[in-house]
Amino acid sequence: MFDLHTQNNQAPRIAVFGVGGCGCNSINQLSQSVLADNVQLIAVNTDAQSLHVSQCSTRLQIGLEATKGLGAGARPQKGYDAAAESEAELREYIELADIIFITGGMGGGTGTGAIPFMASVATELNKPLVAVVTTPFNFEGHQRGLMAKKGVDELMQHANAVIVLPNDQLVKTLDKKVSLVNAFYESNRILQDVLQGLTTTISQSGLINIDLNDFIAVVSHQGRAAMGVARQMAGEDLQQTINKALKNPLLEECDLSKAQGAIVSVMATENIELNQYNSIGETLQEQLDPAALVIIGLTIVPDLDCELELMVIATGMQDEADSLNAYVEQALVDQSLLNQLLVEQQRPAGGKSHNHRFESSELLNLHDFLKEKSVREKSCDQFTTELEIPTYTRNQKRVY
Ligand SMILES: Nc1nc2c(ncn2[C@@H]2O[C@H](COP(=O)(O)OP(=O)(O)OP(=O)(O)O)[C@@H](O)[C@H]2O)c(=O)[nH]1
Ligand SMILES: [Mg+2]
Repeated sequence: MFDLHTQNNQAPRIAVFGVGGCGCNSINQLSQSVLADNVQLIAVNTDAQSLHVSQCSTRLQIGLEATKGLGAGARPQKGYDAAAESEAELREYIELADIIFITGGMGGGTGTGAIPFMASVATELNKPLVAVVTTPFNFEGHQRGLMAKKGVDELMQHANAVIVLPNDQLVKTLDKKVSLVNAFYESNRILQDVLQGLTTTISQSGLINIDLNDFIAVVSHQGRAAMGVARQMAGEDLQQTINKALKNPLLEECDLSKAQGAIVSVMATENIELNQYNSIGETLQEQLDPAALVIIGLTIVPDLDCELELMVIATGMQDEADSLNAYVEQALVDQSLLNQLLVEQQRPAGGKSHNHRFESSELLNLHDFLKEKSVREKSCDQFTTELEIPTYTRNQKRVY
C-alpha cells in the first residue's frame, strides 16, 4: 500500500545541473519557468561561449585546463577529465543540496564524460539523485550512439534512478514538420514539468507533503526510471491520466510492472474526495510491482482548471537483459574502436580515408549545427523571430 506523509517545515534544497550543450539548453528553458525558491539551477559546461550566453544565473565552467574553454569535442574522456579537474567546485554545489537532478545529452564529450563523474560524487556524498539524459538521433551516426550507450551504462553504475529520453522518439512522436528546436523544447519540457510538480509538493505548500526521506526511499531503487505529468480533464478516468503521465512516448519504453517505487504529486481543488485520492494510489499500485512503495503528496490549488494534475516518478525498473546488453554493447564499442584503428592504419599517409568523415562522431554535432544555423539566420528580423522561439535558441543567436 502507499504511505501518507504529513507536512513538515523544511523545504529540501534541490539542485538541477544541466551539463554540456543539451543540459544547458534544458537549464535555459527551466530558467524561464516559475520554480520554487528551493530549486537552484546550475549550468555546467566546458564550452565557455555556450555558458557565456546562458540565461542561468549560476554557471560553472569545468575543465579550463583540459578543454581550454572550447568544449570536449565529442570526446567523453575529455568531458570526464574536465569534471575531474573541477571536482572541488562541483562537490561544493552538490554538498549544499538535498536532492540532485543532473541532465544532459549522451553522445557528445562533455555530458557523456562529466555526468557519470558528477553522479559518482553525488552518490559518494549520499545525495539522492535522478539523472535525466537524452540519447542521440539515429542520423547522428553509429559511433555517437555507441558512445551514448556507453555513457548510460557508466551512469547506471553511479546513479540509481536514470531516465532516458531517446531523441529518436521525437522523430516518431512529433509532427513531421516540427522544427528541431521545437522538438528539443518538447523533450526538455518533461524535466521542467516534473520539477514544477515535485517542488510544489516537496515544499511546505503541500497539504500532504512528500518529504526528503520519501524521495530518498523512492529514488534509491536501482534501475531505469520514468517520469511525467498529466492533467485529468472532466470525463477522463484516472487510468488514462496515469498512462498519459508515465507512458509518455518521448520516454524510453520501460516495463512499469517492474517498478519498485513511485512518487506522485497530486494537485487538485479542495473538492477532491477521499475516495478519489485513495484510488490514485490503488490504480497506480496495480500497475507496478506488487511490492512497490508508492508515496503520494497532495497540494490543494483552489483555481485549478482541470480535475487533477499528476506528476509521477516511477523507479527501479531493472531489466534482466540489462547486464547482458551492457556486455554486448561494450563488445560493440570495442569492435567499433578496433575497426576505426584498422581504418587509421590502412589510410595512406597524410590523406583521409574515403569514409572517415562519416564515421566521425563530430560531424553531426547538433550543438554546432544549431550554432551554424543561427549564423545563417542572422539577417532575419530578430525582434519578431525572438518572440516565437525558445530561449536557448535566442541565446545561441546572441553568440554572434
Ligand atoms: N533533447 C535534446 N537533445 C539535445 C539537445 N542538444 C543536444 N542534444 C543531444 O545531445 C547530444 C550531445 O550533444 P551536446 O549536449 O551538444 O554535447 P556536449 O555534452 O556539449 O559535448 P561536447 O560539445 O562534445 O563537449 C547530441 O548528440 C544530441 O543528440 C537539446 O536541447 N535537447
Ligand atoms: Mg558542447
